[in-house]
Amino acid sequence: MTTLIKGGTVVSATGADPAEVLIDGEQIEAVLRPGSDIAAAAEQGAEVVDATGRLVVPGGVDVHTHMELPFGGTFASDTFETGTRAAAWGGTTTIVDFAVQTYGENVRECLDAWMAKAEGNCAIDYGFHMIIGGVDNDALKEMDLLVNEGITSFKLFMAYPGVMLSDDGQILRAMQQAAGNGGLIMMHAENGLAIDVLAEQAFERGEISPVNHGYVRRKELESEATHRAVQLAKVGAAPLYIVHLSASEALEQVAIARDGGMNVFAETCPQYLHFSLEEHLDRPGFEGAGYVCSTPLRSRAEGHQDDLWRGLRTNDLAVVSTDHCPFCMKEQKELGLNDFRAIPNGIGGVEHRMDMIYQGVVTGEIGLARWVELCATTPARMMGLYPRKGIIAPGSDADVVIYDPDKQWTISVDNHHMNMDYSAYEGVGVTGHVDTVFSRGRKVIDGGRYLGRAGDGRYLPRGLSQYLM
Ligand code: DUC
Ligand code: ZN
Ligand code: ZN
Repeated sequence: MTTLIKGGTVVSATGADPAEVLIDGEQIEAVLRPGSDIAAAAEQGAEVVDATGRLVVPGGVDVHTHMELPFGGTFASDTFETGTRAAAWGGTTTIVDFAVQTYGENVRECLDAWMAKAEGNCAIDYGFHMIIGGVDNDALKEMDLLVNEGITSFKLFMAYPGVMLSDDGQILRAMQQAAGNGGLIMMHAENGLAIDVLAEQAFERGEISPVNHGYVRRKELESEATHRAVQLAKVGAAPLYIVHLSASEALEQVAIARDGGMNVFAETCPQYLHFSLEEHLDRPGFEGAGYVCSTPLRSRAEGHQDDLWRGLRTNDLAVVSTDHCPFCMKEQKELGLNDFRAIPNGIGGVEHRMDMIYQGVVTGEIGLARWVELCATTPARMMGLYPRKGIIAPGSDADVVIYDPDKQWTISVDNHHMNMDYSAYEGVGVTGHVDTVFSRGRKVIDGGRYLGRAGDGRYLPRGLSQYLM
C-alpha cells in the first residue's frame, strides 16, 4: 500500500522545499522532486493526498511526558490511551515518558509496571526514560542493564526532599555510572531543600494561594541547582540534560557550560515561553492552580520568556518538550485549595506543542526549519531515535504531519482531546493547524477525524544520545 503526499512544502531541520513524499507501508520510500518522472510514476496505484498550500513536516517527538504519573496523592489525568490520542491530534507521533522508581523500590519492577501501563494502549510510538528516585547500589547496577535494553536516559531530582530528591553524592554516583555506560542524565534542577523552607514560611504567614508556588520556587534556586548540576557533571565526566528550564539565570548557567565545551543540553516547554507568573499563575481566586508546575512560570516583567526564545535561537535550548502532566481542577488541583503546597504540579499540553512553537514562526522568533528541529529532529537525536524518527527521509518511519500554516483557531477545553476539565491554553488564538497525521504510514488524524487505535503505537527501545557521538 503506497501513499503519495503531493503539492506541499516539505520542512526539515535544514530548510523547506516543494517535494512529494512517497510512503510505502510503514516507511518513507522516497522524497521526490515535484513533476519528475519518478514522481509521476509513483502516483500510479498510490493513494494521493493533496497537500497544496500545506507544510509537510516530520511527526513531533515529545521527549517529556507523564501519563498516569502518581503525584501528590493523585495521578496525572491522562492515561497512555487518552494522552497519546491527544498527542496525535496535535501532530506528535512519538513520546518518551518517564517510568518512576522511588527510594527502596526495585528499578526493574518499576519499569515493568510502567511498561504494562503503556502496552496495548498507545495510539503512537513510545519510549521510556527512567526516573531514579532512590540512587543505591542496586539502582546503579540496573542503569547499565537498562542502557543496553534501550532505556538510555535517567532523570534525577534536586527537588522534592523525602520523595524524589537525590543528594549531591547520589547525583555524582549516578553521573559516574552514566559516564561509564553512555546514558544521559536528565536533571530537575531546583534546590528543593531551600524551596521547602520558603514554602513552609509562606504557608505559616497565611500565604496559601497558587501564586505563592511561583514566589517560593525562586529563580535563584533554579540557577543555583543548574550550576551545581553542571559542576557535578564536570566532576563525574557525564553529559547532562536540564529538563523544563524556565529562568533566564538557569539558562545563563547552561550557556556558560556550553561555551566551556561541556556536553550540557537543555529543554524548555511551551508554557514557559507563552505564560507568565503575573498573567497566569497570579490569576484571581484559585484559577492560578491550573498553572502550577515545576519549575514555575516566571515573571514577564523580568523578561524570562524573551530570553528563552533567544535561547532557542542560539541552541542553548536545544529541545522543546511539554512536560505534559495534566490534572483536573476538580478533585485534583483542588487538593491545594487551602495550601498551595498541595496543588499537584503540572500542566497538560501534549496536544499543543507543535502549534504553540509554530507561533514563534508566525511572530518571527524562529524560522520554519528551527521549528522542526526543536520539535522533532533534535529530540529524536538527543534521545537516540534518529533517523527512525524526527525526519522525512527514505527509510525513516512514515510519521508525517500535513500542517496548514494559515488556519486561525482558538484553543479551548471544548475542542482539546486531553483528559482535563480545563485548558491552560483556554482562549489562546493560534495560527496554524494540524490537518493530517500519519503514524508509521497509517492515517491517525484526518480532517478533524481520529482514525487511530489504542495499541497501534509500538514501544521504541532507544539508542544512546546521538549528541554524544
Ligand atoms: N517535574 C516534572 O518533570 N514533571 C512534573 C513535576 C515535576 O516536578
Ligand atoms: Zn521535573
Ligand atoms: Zn516532567
